[in-house]
Amino acid sequence: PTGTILGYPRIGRRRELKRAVEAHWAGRADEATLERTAADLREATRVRLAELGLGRDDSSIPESFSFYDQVLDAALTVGALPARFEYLRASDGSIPLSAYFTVARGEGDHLPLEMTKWFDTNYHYLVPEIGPETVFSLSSNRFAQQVSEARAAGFTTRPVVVGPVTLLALAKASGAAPDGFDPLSRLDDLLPVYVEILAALRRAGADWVQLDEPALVSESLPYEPAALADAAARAYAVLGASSARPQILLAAGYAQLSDEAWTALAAAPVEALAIDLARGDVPAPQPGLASKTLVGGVIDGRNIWRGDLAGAWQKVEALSALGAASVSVGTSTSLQHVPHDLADECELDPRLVSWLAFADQKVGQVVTLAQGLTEGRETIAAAVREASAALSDRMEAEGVRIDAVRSRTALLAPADFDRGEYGVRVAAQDRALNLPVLPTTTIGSFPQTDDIRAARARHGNGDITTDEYEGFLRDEIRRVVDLQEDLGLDVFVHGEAERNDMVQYFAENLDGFAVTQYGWVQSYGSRATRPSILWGDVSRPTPITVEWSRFAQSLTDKPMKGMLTGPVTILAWSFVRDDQPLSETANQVALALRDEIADLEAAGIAVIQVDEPALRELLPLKRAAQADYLAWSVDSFRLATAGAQDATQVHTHLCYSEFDVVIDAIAALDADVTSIEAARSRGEVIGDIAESGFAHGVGPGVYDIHSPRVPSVAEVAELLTRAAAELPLRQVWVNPDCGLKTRGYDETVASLRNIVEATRAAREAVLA
Ligand code: THG
Ligand code: ZN
Repeated sequence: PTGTILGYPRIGRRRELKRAVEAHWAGRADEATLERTAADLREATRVRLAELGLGRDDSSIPESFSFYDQVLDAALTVGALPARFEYLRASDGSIPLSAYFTVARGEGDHLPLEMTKWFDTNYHYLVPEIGPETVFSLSSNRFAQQVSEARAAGFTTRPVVVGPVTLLALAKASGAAPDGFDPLSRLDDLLPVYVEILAALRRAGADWVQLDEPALVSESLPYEPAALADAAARAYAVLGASSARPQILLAAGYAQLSDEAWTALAAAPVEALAIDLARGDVPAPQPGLASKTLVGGVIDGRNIWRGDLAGAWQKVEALSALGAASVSVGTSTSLQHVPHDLADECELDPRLVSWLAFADQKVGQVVTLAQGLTEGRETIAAAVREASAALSDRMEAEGVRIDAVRSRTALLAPADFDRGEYGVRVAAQDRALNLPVLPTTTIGSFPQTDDIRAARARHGNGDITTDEYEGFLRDEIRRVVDLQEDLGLDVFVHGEAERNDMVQYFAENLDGFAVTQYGWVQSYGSRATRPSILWGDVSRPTPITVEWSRFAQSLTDKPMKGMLTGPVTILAWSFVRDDQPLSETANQVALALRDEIADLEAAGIAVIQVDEPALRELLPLKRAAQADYLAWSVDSFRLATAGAQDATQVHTHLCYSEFDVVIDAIAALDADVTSIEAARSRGEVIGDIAESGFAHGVGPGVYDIHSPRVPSVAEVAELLTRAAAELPLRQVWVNPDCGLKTRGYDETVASLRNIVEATRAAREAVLA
């Protein structure tokens, strides 16, 4: 095949998979029903991809379905079931679908696998747990079944499986493993199971298999590039030599391969290599390439810009000079990071639409370039010209560059980024707020109930008036405030019922953004977000959150937190213009937030939280690029917040933050209070904070909101005791580890009751 994609969205154009999976979890659909929906989705994908021009029988259609996560798929296929879930294994040794979901979601006291971001994307995978005790054995035949299913429908597809090096490099040591245990040390034990997988795929009729090895591009994993390259060389020597296997396409997207990995892969006994040419350069020639196909990932798998087809073609040509047996065109990564189809977006401005490409349009671009390879460049000249014209049109369009916005960022001076002495601020805040020791709060959102979603939908459809909708929201805020009074929390939130999503809400209220109707992208498991499109210069036409915060504050004497989303997170969770440095875009967003903070202060709000949960997420995979990123991202937060008065307490919140990596940056944010996820990793974060000398307020999350489990008073008390032992008491705040919007009210109320009770006990203990 001369064109392929490394993966396709699996959630369904209308999120059919989410609905089916959640109905199954809720007991409303049995497993057979769920399996049927999944099979229908896979079939619809194959048919669609063939319709768009990928071959039905030449393995150019990937088989990249997953019920929850591709890393979990691979981990459980090789039998890497954590010991606490062994009881779920079937008597024949296989791991059934019910067990798969339990490992992903937890059950009772059995915590689920930890979740963390997949490279520098907004997708989250489940972290396999590997120890010396892990027994690798083929425990599922799903991959092969899907190949057979496709064959029966007349397709020869290419199954996509996370490769052995990446599976282990992304894993963490199991609880039973000794200190310092390295999951990658189990590679030789794992490979025989991959050999079995390959044989099963071949028997099922696969001509090709795609093994994804993006770990080989990352410098953010605890491995040196040379160690990963060496592991890949060993792994693919074994897999390549196995008999009765499909041909292997080894895919390494998300950035440029390290030189060591490129050399190792070029020499490996596999038939094809796919590399990322959207984020990486054309690499140097290598002797081993003469027997291989090179797939040039020239179509960006992780943004929605139509992009530069002429530039893409040039890269493909440059690839042809490397001496490979053949060259084909591909995406830089799986398309799982972009929405299905731009054609569904009837409400977007047609001019904006002409600048964009979602998954289906990107498949079209791949097919076009592939046609250029087989039939000659002249046969695609018109398509290339059209793409270039769209690009020029975008650069010149009204709103893309606005003088008033640009002159403001151009005039910024160092003082605009500096709030002044922390000590002075603390004194002013203590006087203004008068909070108890171990103050309790929540991260911002309260459960988004079906009622709230229904009211939002009815308002969207015009079934209720804006007055009615706003009345509903005020009632909701009243309920949330009353609940917090009843629970006895110290710093309140209004619950964010008015927000569909913490980024989309701001995107809808700022100029320079567009929002989609159906542009869902999987975030983790059954959850998805609809990233906004940041296409132009950003400004704030009117105050956004002020009236809601003012109203909420009017209902209570407790401090009400104003809730904003920080510039880095707004960028990280949107599709951002690629025609200027991210730092410029971030500063534009920061100035809009700075104005909002001034308006909140004027409305009597004394505590303002600017969330940056994505700070760690955008950290470049390449070490050389990290310092620059951290500098501009921290600066944008400081620019947003530095206008706040001394007496205004500025909070921030960070999720999944692998704290040790960015601890200096977090300190540099200069927030007065920082809340972070810390529960799933059992308070490890507390130690990291204490060690780092972090001296501002800190709320290490005392329970995991990503699971419906209610924490006991005792376990929260234990975390508080630990925090109080390792950190000066006046620094410690008590809060859940993230917003509560995905939870139900029952578990939320029970959990918050327990943390308030644990806090009271802890206060008595430490004050005694
Ligand atoms: N917003 C955006 N991106 C995010 C998060 C977010 N990325 C990282 C992190 N949070 C991911 N977490 C979630 C948590 C919940 C949901 C999505 C991502 C979620 N989504 C609803 C769903 O899938 O049913 C849909 C939300 C809606 O109706 O708008 O629950 O918070 N941008
Ligand atoms: Zn969070």
